[in-house]
Amino acid sequence: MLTIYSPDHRHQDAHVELTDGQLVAPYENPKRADRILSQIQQADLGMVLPPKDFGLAPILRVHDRGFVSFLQSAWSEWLAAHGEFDALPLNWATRTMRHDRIPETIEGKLSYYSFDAGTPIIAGTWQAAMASAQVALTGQDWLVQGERSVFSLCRPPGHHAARDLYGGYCFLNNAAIAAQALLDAGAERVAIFDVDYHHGNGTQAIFYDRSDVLFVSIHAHPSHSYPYFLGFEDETGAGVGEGFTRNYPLPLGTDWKAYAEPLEQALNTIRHYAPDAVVVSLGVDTYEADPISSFRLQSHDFHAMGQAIARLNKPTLIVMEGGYALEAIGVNVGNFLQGVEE
Ligand code: SP5
Ligand code: ZN
Repeated sequence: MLTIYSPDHRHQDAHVELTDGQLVAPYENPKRADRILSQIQQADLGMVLPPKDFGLAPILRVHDRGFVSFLQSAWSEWLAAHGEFDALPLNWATRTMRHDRIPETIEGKLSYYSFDAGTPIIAGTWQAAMASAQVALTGQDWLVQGERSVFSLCRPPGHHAARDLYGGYCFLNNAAIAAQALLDAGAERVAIFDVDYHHGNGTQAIFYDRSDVLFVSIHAHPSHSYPYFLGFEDETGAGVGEGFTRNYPLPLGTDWKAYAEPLEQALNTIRHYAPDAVVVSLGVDTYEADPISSFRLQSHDFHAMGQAIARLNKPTLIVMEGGYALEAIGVNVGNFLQGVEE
C-alpha cells in the first residue's frame, strides 16, 4: 500500500498539554509519526511518498476562512503578546454566554476558536497542520488516480476539528478535507468510518446536514469519555442529512469480543449506503495499553479490523488520527494496513 508522509509534522512539537489538572508532556508528539513510519519501512509495507501541494482551496471547502486566518497568525500574535510559551486558551463561551462576537485579542480568539486546553499552538503549528492536510489530499488524489487503498500518515490528527473550531490535538480536519475533495473530483457518495477511541465530533458536525457524506463512528461513550458532548446514538443527522450520521458508542473496557459486533453493524451501514469511496479515520487509541483511553483491543485485533474494512471492497483512504502508546503504535497501524491489503 502507498503511504503518504511529510516530515513537516515535526513542527508540531509542543511543551505542554493540560491533562488531569497537570501540565504534562504532550501525548500527541512527533515520536508517534516517527514510530509509524519506521514500522512501515521495517515491515516493507510499500512505497512512502511525499505530499503534493494542493494549496488552501480544498481546505476552505471545509473550514471557515476566518478560522484558517486565525490559525495562520495565532502564533505570531501570541508571541507578540506573551513570548515563547505554548498558546493555550483559558475560558469558553458556554451556556448563558454569546457566540456571535469574535474577540479582538489573541487570548479571546484562542477561546473563540477552540474547545479544549489540551491543544497547544506553537511556532510550527500552522506549517504542520497544513502539511498534514496536504498528506490527506495527496492520498485522496492517488485514490482518484485508481489506487485501491492509500495510507495518509497525517499528523497532527484532524477528526475533532470542525468548520471553525480546533481541539483534541486537531487543527484542520484532514479526513473531512479529503472526503470533500473526493466529492469535488466526481464521487457522488463518500463514507467516513471513524474508528478512533474518541468520537469524531468535528467530522460529524461538518457533514451533519448532508447526505453526500455518510459519517459512521465507533467510539467510547461520551457519557464517560472525551469529547463528552457529542457522539450519542440518537445523533442521526439533520435535514437532508437525516439518516446519514450513525454513532456506535461503547462502554469502558470494550475488548475485541465486544467490538466485533458493532464493527459489523457499522460496516453494514456503510455497505447499505453504497459509497464510491471510504475514508477511514484510523485511531489506534483503542489499544489496551493506550495511556489516555480505556478500550482493550490487542495488537492483532487491528489486523482483523483492517481485514473487515477491506471486505467493503471500496477504494479506501486511511487517514491517521489518534493512538498514544508509543511502544505499540507502529505495530498496531502496521497490522491494520496489512489487514486492509490482504
Ligand atoms: C485525535 C485524538 O485522539 N484526540 C484525543 C484528544 C483527547 N484529549 C483529552 C484526553 C483526556 C484524557 N484524560 C485521561 C488521561 C489519563 N491519565
Ligand atoms: Zn482519539
